Formats: sequence, structure tokens, C-alpha cells
Amino acid sequence: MLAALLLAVGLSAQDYSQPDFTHSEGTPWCFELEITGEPQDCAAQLANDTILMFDYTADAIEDEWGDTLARLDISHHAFDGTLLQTLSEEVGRTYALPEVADINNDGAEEILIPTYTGNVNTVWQVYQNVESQFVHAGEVSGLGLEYDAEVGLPAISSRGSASTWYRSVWFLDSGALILAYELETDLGFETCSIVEGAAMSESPQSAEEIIAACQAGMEGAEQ
Ligand SMILES: [Ca+2]
Repeated sequence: MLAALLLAVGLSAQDYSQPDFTHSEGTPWCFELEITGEPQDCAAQLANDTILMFDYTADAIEDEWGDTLARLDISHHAFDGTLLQTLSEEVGRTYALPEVADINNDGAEEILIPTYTGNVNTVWQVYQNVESQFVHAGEVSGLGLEYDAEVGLPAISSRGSASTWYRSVWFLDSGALILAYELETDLGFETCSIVEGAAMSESPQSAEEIIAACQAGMEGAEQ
């Protein structure tokens, strides 16, 4: 697939400024795919007009428990087809698709790669572009990592048990994703608790303020 794309990029007179050029090569945009739980090749366009190709090879790897994993080869290309960088990940069954999103609101997109989905939560590998190269910044688990405008930091919600939820808030800088805090909400016991991370000082609210807001929200939800 990738070879075909590169050949086409090199030889054809196709207009690559057309946003849907990968369709002609048979590779859909990731955000257009329907989630099936099976590996699906896809492409993503970054705001700086470069292209990411996500190329899965199913059953390429066997883990220590004998389960088969897909190998995911990621290649980053300039619009003229020039290869800028390659990355790879081992991927189990996941009900999520690769994403590009600016999770820390600095104007540059990160790559979010789902590598495994458990009962509810998905494990995501986060890559940040640092000096024109994507570097692995960290790993999070939950429903989806996004910029939380209220907090001004990346955050992700995850399910604990039937009655517990977590909200993890992170600080991303210079290729490192560092936990600010994790807020646990127990709807059964109606309690809020917080675990502070190494980047707690990046939070605009203190731990006490976060807990107080959480408790107030729980009481408000009852009425
Ligand atoms: Ca960013």
C-alpha cells in the first residue's frame, strides 16, 4: 500500500493539494473509518500539510501469552512524498482509531495511537512533535485524550468499576507527558479523591479546590 502511494507520489501528476488524494490510492482518512475492532490502514493530514500513513500488518507478532498482535508502521511524509520519519507500535485488539489532535493547545498536533482496548478503556500512545520529529511522550488509558479548555491541559476520562470514574489531567511539554493529577469520583459512596502527580503545579486549581468542585458537582447532580 505504502509503496504504491510513494510510487504514485513520485511519478504521477496528481494534484496533492486535493485533500482526498489518498482515496485514489485506496487508503481512507482515519477519521472517516467505521470502527470494527480489526486493524485498518488509514491516513491523516496534519495542519502543517504533511501526511501520516498508518499501515497495519495483522498477526505479525505473538506476545508472551500466545495472543497475536498487529504491527503498526507509521510513516510521516511531506506532501511531495518525501519520507520524514517512521515509527512503529505493537497493537492488540482496539476499538479506536489513530488520531491527530492538538491536546495541549500549542498549535502543533500530537499523534494518538490506540494500542489496546479492555472492557471500556483504551490504551493510547502519545507522540509529540519536537523539533520536527515525533517522539513518544507517554501513555494514557481511558475513553479519549483531549484538550480540556477549562483546565488548560490535556485530560482523559476512564472507567474504574461500575460506580467509579477517573479524570486524569496531564502536562505535555518537550516530548514528555507528565501527570498533573488524577481525580477519582465514586458515585456509590459519593466521594471525590485526588492523586497528585509530578506536574500538579501546572494545574490552575489546587487539590482542595478540585475536590470541592467535584463534591459540589455530585451534590448538584442529586437535586
Ligand atoms: Ca500540541
